[in-house]
Amino acid sequence: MTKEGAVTGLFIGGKWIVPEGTGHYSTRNPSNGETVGTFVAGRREDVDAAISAAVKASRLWRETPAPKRGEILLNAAMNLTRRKEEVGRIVTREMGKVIAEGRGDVQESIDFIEYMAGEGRRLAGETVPSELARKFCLTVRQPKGVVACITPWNFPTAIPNWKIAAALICGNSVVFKPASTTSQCAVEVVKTYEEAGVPAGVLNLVTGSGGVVGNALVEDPRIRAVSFTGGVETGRDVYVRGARQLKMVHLELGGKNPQIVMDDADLKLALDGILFGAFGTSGQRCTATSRLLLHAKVYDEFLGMLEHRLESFKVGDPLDPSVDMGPVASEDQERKVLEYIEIGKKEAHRRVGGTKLTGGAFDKGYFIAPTVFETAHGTRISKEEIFGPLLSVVKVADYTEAVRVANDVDYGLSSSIYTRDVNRAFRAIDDLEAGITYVNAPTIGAEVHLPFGGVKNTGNGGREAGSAAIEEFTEVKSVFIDFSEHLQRAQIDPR
Ligand code: UN1
Repeated sequence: MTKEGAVTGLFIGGKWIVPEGTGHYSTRNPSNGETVGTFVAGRREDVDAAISAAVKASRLWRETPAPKRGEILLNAAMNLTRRKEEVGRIVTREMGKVIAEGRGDVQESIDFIEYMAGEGRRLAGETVPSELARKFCLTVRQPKGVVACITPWNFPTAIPNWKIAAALICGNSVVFKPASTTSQCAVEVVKTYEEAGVPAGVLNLVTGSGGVVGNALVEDPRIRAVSFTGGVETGRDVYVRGARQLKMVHLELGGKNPQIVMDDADLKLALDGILFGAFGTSGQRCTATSRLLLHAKVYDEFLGMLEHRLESFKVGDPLDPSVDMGPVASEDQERKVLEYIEIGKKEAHRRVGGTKLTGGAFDKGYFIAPTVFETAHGTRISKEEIFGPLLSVVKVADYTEAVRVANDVDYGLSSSIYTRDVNRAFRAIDDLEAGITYVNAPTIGAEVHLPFGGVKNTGNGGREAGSAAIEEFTEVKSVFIDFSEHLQRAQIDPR
């Protein structure tokens, strides 16, 4: 099915198919331009076929006992564990993150699928007393039906698995639309479930553009919920389209995540944190540290340390294990980041980097030097999401200013504070407007068994992963069982 040069089909109703008359597109390794795979540009009619297959498979899957669904998920986790190295390398080749992170992407998938497999034996509801005698009250969780999972390229296996494994354990059928940039990774995800024994039609893949495939999914009334991770503008559009049909739309969008470094922080630890948080995944995580809010008393010392460490920071082929940072994921991404670098040069002081890397192997890929700007709070680079290896450093006088600046952005996904003062750490947990706060750790690296998401423009109030994943993909039914053998009228009969 994925022979060299061959077109990888859509996965509909348990079959890989290349429909007559479809166009094709290829994905490329952002390090060197090599083709990774060629895929079908899905059309509206392909989406229609995928949804029909999902609807058809829906009853069988929802009637499969949840622990049995869990067993199938556990098979998927074991498949992926066996293929971790192979799939990790595909992630690195297609998306450009360094190989340790390519493996990490797959490990995050495995962790989450395992966690969800266990949920098959929980999926708990509530049992509560009734206000009436001989009456029993409980809630049960039911699948929503057919759901759409629309995912980005930056975690090309982990984010799809966050959505798919959760949707499946809850008994939903899925139509999956991945970012085109990382279609091969999406195919590997789907193969994992196919081989694990997910029945035909329960998981379908339609590759293609957001404008065609994404919109067709969001607009189809048979899709009862949409789980979307991506940019704010697309997310807003998805939300509005879904709203017309009053369908549940779950959004995970951007971030402008701060790392606060207080004057009492362990500076070496904070330095390791900022390097990983800002330049891990070439800064292309929703959780990436894009702002360093640095206490005035340690400002010069810490920036000196950062500059020094970046002198030996290695950018290059992400498959080389000694490399610290690979390319950005695509030409589009490179253009956006370089535009922000130009903006930064006008409104801020460039301290490190600020260039596209050229010469030798760099010429074939989208390599940008790790970049540090010193800036006042309020500039565009200090407030807008960039999604690249660009760190904005803002000097703050004290904790109060640090929190004010941290919160004065449109996003609220992740946040971090480095301090040795336990009271201040707890105050920060109270004060930072974000879905995630780290103490003495970078803004990236959330674990899958805790809810993930944020406030303000980061989303629309929901969370995914952890226990929240079950909320995302189920309807709650309240059940009242009256075994008194006479009519009892709640709120009316005397108690
Ligand atoms: C994302 O970038 O949208 O917390 C997901 C982290 C990863 C997930 C990031 N576990 O950095």
